Amino acid sequence: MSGTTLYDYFRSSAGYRVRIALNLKGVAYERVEVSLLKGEQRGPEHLARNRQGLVPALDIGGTVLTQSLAILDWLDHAYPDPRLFPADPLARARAMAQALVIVADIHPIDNLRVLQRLEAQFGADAAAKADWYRHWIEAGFDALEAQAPADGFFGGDTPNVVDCCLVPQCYNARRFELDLARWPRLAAVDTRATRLPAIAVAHPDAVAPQP
Ligand SMILES: N[C@@H](CCC(=O)N[C@@H](CS)C(=O)NCC(=O)O)C(=O)O
Repeated sequence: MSGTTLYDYFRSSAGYRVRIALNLKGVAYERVEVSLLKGEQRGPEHLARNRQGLVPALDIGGTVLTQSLAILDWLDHAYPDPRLFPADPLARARAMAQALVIVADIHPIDNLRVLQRLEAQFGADAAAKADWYRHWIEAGFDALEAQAPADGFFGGDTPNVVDCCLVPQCYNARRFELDLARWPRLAAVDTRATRLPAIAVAHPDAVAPQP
């Protein structure tokens, strides 16, 4: 599809999920950086795209989609190959439950605006915020490790929606100095996934704005 523009921030893990999905499906897109450091997500231009003041937002020829999981779901319908969501209802429910461990139960409580609120309302310092951040990753990753495959990806031979969410969350975990050795299966899935060219080029370092 022509005229596809992804508004995201290079370190946004929700944006990173969408970059991975777009790349896996071979969808061409332009990327526009919305700097969370500069607060651009709350500026009028971005609020017109997403009233929540969050990235990512995907403009598909004038229609703007928000919420990374909804964008992945739309992409899977618009570009079915390769599949990110299993067709079988039970397998789909399982994959959604695994993805939601990250999307619903880890990521939102570690989000920038939550960390900022912890500081503003409760006086949390950098160490307390990092501890909070790591705590929720540990809780979610402990649960996900028990369900992780010994080989390949959560999607089997090819990555699925869970893998699209896991890779960015592992990136975040490393940024906050968590040792992934505690979750050997998740770490191995992440290693295999990040070796795929489509996923490698979605890495924050690969899309970071040039100084
Ligand atoms: N549930 C949303 C979450 C989006 C989200 O929280 N994005 C973060 C970056 S990963 C953001 O824009 N944070 C800005 C802020 O907290 O002010 C999704 O999956 O798209």
